[in-house]
Amino acid sequence: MLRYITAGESHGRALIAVVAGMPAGLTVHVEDVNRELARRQLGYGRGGRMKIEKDTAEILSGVRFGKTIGSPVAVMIENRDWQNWTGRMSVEEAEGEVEKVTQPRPGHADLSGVLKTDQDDVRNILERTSARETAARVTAGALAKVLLKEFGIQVVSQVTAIGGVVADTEFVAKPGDTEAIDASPVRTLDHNAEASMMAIIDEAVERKDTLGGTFEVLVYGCPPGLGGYATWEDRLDGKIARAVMSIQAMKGVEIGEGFGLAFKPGSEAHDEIFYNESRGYYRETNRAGGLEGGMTNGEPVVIRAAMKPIPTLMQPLRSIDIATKQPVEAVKERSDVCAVPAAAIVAEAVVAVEFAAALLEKFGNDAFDDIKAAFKHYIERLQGWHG
Ligand code: EPS
Repeated sequence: MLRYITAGESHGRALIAVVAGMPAGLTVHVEDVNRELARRQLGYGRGGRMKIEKDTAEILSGVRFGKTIGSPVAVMIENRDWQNWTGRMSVEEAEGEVEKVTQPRPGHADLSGVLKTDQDDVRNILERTSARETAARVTAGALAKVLLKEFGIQVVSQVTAIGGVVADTEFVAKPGDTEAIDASPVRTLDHNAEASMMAIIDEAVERKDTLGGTFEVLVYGCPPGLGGYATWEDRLDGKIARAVMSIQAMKGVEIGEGFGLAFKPGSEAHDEIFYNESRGYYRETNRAGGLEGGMTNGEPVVIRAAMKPIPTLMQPLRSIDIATKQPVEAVKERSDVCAVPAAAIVAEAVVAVEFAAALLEKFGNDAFDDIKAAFKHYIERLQGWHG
């Protein structure tokens, strides 16, 4: 089973991703990870941290002579900023008094985190709940993407709204569009919306506010039948929703027309099935977003997510000091004004992990060549059905 765990604090020494379940024999280069890490660092509206960091992966295990060997792949990304935090984030007992953070931010994990873990310093919570952790998720996703590419499966994303500015839905991210999308400071193909999104971010900076938005992730090249219908935990739509919803600041996930389908009659909600010799079975619409009954149906998979505005405000909201129980302004930590473009990259990563896991579940886990052979056999069988 392909799975990963991440470790590391935002201002600790490093972030770590441990990815277990990668088959042996897959060619992996550290640049495959670094390229994705660099993409995550981009985006209009980011804060000062991205000027400090140049996220670079170091593969510590699981790869030998450029190929996976079947053991867990551990990857480390050092935090350059750690140099400025060695005292405040010391592993050993602190030398002298280190000021505690006691003003939890509304919308953040701060308050529930200290209550749950019986701690009196919000820093112990915010260091881990910081979206800095997503660099480690992107690392896991980068490895998953290396695997998916071997099977012609491509994950792309773009931003569809920031603040109140919505991109024209006629611009859909296609395979091969990634370079053009990444070249946009807000990662959209709609250049009119791009200018307005940047302007609304500038206004938010002025107001000392933050902005959320929406984005889409599309998966191209999936054969039908990834995921499963037989038990709840096999269903790929459920896995995708969980993976995307677990990204910091997400508040909504939909697949295909999602919430919109609730407002349509059945006769207008589903994708009729057609067949011809060259294409086999196909649909002329994709309202289901490429997933039916918990499985891919061969059409592009379409996922959309909604990100709330980042809760760290430079004009803070009201809160209560957990040491004195007196009203205070929430803590101001350096942060981003808008991180929707970066969040879309993170979503690509977590989605890639789910698709790689589903692929391995269906075609085997151990040897890359065996998996390739099983995949080829399956595709040939499907083509046979198509007559
Ligand atoms: C981030 C690193 C963080 C923040 C941001 C994302 O670094 P720092 O807290 O040192 O500025 O810039 O995290 C948040 C928005 C958050 O709420 O924690 C990163 O690497 O993406």
